[in-house]
Amino acid sequence: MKVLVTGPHLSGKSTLIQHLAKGNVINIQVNGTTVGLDHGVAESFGIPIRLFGTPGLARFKVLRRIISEGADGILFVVDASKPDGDAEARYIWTEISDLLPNVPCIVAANKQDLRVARTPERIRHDLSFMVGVPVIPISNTTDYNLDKLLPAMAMLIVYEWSPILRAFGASGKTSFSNLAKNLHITESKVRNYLRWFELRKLVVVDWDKNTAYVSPGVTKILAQR
Ligand SMILES: Nc1nc2c(ncn2[C@@H]2O[C@H](COP(=O)(O)OP(=O)(O)O)[C@@H](O)[C@H]2O)c(=O)[nH]1
Ligand SMILES: [Mg+2]
Repeated sequence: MKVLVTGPHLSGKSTLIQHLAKGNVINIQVNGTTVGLDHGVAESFGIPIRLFGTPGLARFKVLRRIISEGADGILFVVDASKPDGDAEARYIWTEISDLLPNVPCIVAANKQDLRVARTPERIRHDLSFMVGVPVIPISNTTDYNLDKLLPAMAMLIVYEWSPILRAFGASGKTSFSNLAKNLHITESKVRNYLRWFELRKLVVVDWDKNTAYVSPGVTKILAQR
């Protein structure tokens, strides 16, 4: 799955990607500021998660558009200690919700180690334009809640696709024709979905035998709800 890590300048996006991907990252900087991108690979429920960081500065708008293409989820990082970043957060949110409409999003309210950090309730109030988006308080400095972010993200993304993923049934392998029947779509449409899910490692497909099953991590997530 591809997850976009976005949010205002200096909110802690690059540091977060470094922590989540455990050093498995690339970062391009000029004078300490990310100009291009951060990229790191992490994992949750056995599902690989490719994290792409975006530059926060308004002038990197074109780059943000290119990097955000095809993202399955958005991790929106804000500096909980710095309300002056909220205007930039609003600007980026407007831009990103236009580029990636209806893509699941989580707000990471970062820098909770600082005394002046705002609570999740306060952040929800101050960023009220992000209606209904869950807020998770985190700190890169103390690692507070860092272990919760990716499981929450993986769950949101899998739930988004659960109407289709549930059509596989609980009994393991399903044939393409069975899926077509369950979903009331053509087999060629089933193949399109399967390619898409296979790329994201959400299902395992046997293209010779025309069968597929959902990956164990997805089964685990679906069983939780
Ligand atoms: N106190 C504190 N500082 C942080 C935290 N996360 C990042 N920082 C600092 O905030 C600054 C900006 O971080 P960076 O990851 O470069 O932000 P980016 O511009 O969003 O990529 C750096 O000085 C980081 O060391 C945190 O959880 N707590
Ligand atoms: Mg950065």
